[in-house]
Amino acid sequence: MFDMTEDRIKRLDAEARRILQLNDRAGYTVPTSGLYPYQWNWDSAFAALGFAQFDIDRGWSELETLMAGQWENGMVPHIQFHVDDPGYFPGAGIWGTDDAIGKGPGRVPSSGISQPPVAASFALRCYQLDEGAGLERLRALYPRLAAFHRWFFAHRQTADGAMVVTHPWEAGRDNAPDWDSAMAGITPEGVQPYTRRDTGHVNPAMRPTKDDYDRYIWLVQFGRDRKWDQEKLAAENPFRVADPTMTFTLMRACRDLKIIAEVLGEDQAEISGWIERLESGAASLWNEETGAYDSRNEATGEFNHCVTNASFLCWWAGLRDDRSLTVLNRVLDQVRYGVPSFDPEHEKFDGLRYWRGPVWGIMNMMIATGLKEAGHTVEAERIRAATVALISENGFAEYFDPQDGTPAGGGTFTWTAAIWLGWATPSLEEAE
Ligand code: 9WN
Repeated sequence: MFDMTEDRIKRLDAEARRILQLNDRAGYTVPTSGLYPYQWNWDSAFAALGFAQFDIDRGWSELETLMAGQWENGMVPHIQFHVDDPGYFPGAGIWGTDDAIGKGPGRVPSSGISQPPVAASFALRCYQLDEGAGLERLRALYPRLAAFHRWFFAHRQTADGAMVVTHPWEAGRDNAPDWDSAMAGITPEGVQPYTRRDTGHVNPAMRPTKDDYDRYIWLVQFGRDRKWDQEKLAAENPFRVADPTMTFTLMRACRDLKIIAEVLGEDQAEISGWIERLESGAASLWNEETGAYDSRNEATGEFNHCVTNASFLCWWAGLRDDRSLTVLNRVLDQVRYGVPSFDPEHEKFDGLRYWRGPVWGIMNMMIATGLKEAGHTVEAERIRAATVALISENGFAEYFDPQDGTPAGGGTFTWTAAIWLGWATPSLEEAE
C-alpha cells in the first residue's frame, strides 16, 4: 500500500536508527539534543520501543534507567536531570525536589511531576520481542511499574476514577486548549524572573506563549513551596484537570501490566480493580455535546469542550465504544497527516503551535494501534499511511503542521524515529 521503493524504506529505517543512537546518552535517551537535553518519562518509554526493534538490550536498559529514577512514593518523574545543562529551562534547581516529600534519598535530580505512564505498555512490547530471555528483566521491572500505577490511584484520581493532571506539562500536551480554563484561574504573581531557553532553539510561533510559561513556572514554584507534598497539592493546587491522556494511557498500561502479571504468575486482583475504576473514570469524560471524550476542569466540574488527539486514545485504552468514530472521521477529513492535536474546525486551532493543532507521530501511533485492535482497520491504515507519508516527506521532526506537513519544533527527534521503527515503517509488513 505504500508507494516507496525498498531502498527508500531501508534508508528511512537506517536514519531512524541513527537518530536513536545520536540521542543515546549511554543508558538513557534525550528527546533531541539542544532543546531537550535530559531524560523525559514518556519519551524514554517510546525510545525503548524504537531500540527494541534492533537492539533489545538497549530497549530494556532504557526502561531500567527510567524506572531507576522512581521516587520512594512510586512517582516516576517527568524529567530526570542526569547531567546539568544550561540549555534547558527550568532545570533541577528551579524544581527544587532535593528535599521533596516522598522522593527518598539518593535519587537522580528530577522534576516534581509525572507524565503519561506508557512504560508498562512498552515493557510488554520489549518482552514480546524477547520472550524467554527477557523474563528476568520483566520480573525486575514489574514491582516498579506496579508502584508507579499505584501512585496515580493514590494521588491523581478524581471521585469518579478519572486521572487528573496537576500541571500542563504532566499531560505531555503542554499548551493544549484543555488547560485554558484552569490556567485562566491562575494569576502568576510572584514568579521569579526567568529566561526561556526553548525559544532560543525553536521559532517562538511553534512554542507556548509567555502567558502560558508564566503560569508553568508559577505552578512549579507552587509545588516547590510545598515540598511537592501530594496531600497539600491535592488540597490547594488550583490546576487540577481530569485528562483523557492520563486516563487512557494509564488504562492501557494497566491492561498491559495485567498481561505482564499473568506472564510472571503474579496476582492480578489489584490491577483488575484499577481497570474497573478507570473504566468508570473514562465514562465520566464522555461529552455528549462534542461527541468525544473531553477534559474536565475539576475546580468547576465543567467540560472544556476540546476535541483533541487525546480524545481518540480511547481505543488505545481498550475501550470498545465507537461513539467517537464520527468525530474522528470528520477531523481526519480536514487534514492530510493523521490526527491533529486540536479540532481543525475550532477557532483556536493553530497548525504550528505545539499542542494546539500540529500532528504528533506518537499520538498517531497510539490512536491507530487502538483502532486496529478494535477492528477499525480502515481508519487505522489511513492514519498509518498518512504518518508514513508525513515522515518520509518531512523527516523525523518533533511535530508537524497537519495540513502541509511543515516540520516543527526540534529535529532528529527520538520518539518520531521510535514510532517509525516500531509501528510506521513498511518494512514491518515485510517482516510479518
Ligand atoms: C516540558 C520532551 C517533552 C515531551 C512533552 C512535550 C515537551 C517539555 C517542554 O517536550 O514538553 O515537559 O519543555 O516543552 O510537550 O510531551 O515529553 O519531548
